[in-house]
Amino acid sequence: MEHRKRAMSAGGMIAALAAVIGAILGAAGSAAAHGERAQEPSLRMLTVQFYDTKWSTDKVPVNGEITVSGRFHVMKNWPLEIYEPGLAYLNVAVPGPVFVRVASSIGEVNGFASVKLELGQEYEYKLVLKGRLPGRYHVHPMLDVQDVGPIVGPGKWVTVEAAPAQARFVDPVTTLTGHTVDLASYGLGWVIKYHLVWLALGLAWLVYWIRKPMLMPRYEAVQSGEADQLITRGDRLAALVVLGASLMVAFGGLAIADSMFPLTIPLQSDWTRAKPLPESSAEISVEPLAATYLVPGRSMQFKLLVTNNSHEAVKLGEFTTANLRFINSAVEAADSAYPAELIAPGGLVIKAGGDEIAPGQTKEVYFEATSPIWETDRLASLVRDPTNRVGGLLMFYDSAGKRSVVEFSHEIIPTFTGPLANAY
Ligand SMILES: [Cu+2]
Repeated sequence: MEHRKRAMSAGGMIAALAAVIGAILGAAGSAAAHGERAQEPSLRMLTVQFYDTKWSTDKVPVNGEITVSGRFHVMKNWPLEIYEPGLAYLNVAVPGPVFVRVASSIGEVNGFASVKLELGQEYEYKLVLKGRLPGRYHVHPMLDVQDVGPIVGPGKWVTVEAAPAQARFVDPVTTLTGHTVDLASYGLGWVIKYHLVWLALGLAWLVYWIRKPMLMPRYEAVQSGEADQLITRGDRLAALVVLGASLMVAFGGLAIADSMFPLTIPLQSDWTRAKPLPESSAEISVEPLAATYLVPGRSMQFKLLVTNNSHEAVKLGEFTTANLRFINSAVEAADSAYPAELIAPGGLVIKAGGDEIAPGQTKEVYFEATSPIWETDRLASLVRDPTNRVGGLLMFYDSAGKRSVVEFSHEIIPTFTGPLANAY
């Protein structure tokens, strides 16, 4: 009886374990991001801000093209604890070689070049990608910045469909001598043959030594002072043959490749400067006065002093940071093609100073950006960082729709009690 009882409790334990494993697997199944939220909030909010990002489509067939384009702003107030940006290379963040890049550009420079980024400037970029492997991928523009690392723009889900008629991926290019070759399979035969030759040579060398007595007998021979007898005349001869064969394969391979392809040019690269966009923000200046993060309310609250030196009255339409957008629906309509999960449903709510800022006027504006997105996008974790700083871009619009993009950054104080609004 005792025995039986124990067996039952073991069964119960197995059931509980199965439930726990099931729960873990279920949770893992819903995780679809690939690390874009893992970087420190300060890196994401204070370095490069992507905006106006557009994906030409969210569904392409294999061999079909998609264009990702937009702008990015390099923060003038670049954090001193992060290396100043050196060269940057425009890239795309996707899981593996699921697309090929057909063309890219950054500020009118061909995207094969790495460009020097200037602080406080904005650049236009474009990436043309061609679907290679069928699947559903999160496609982000990305800047690989020297000394800093990758800075990832917003991601959108794009499906590469296997169209039955044209499912085989092809990548034809015309060479400088006028031949058309398919890069998807070009030279693959030679790659395989050359590897097989080396594999055969390597295996022969291994087998030659493995068939002889190995570790312990050789160790004993060394211990008893007979190490010299371990390598025979035959071994030396075999080594010479393998060495000769290796040199023949290496230099022979080179000679064959040279005679088959007499005209080659090295892979091209370039380091250059890209042309920034003309400044849009010179006429509007923003001086941040205070910023708080109300932790229980998941609300960032900002008090700014805005000076309008333009000839038109302007209104604050949007606050964007780390690819998230807080839109003031009274001024700007939400962009329906932008990934919905990156637009905060609560938007940007102006609590004071919300009406327009007249030409020549300096005005205090207080607004709140409230959304669980601060937690789910892991930006609120800045409260655990040694540097509590927040930054982003503010977009002001005049009545004709002309936009001014102004950056700001400020230290932020997390609070568990009252909002900054209490001051009003
Ligand atoms: Cu992603």
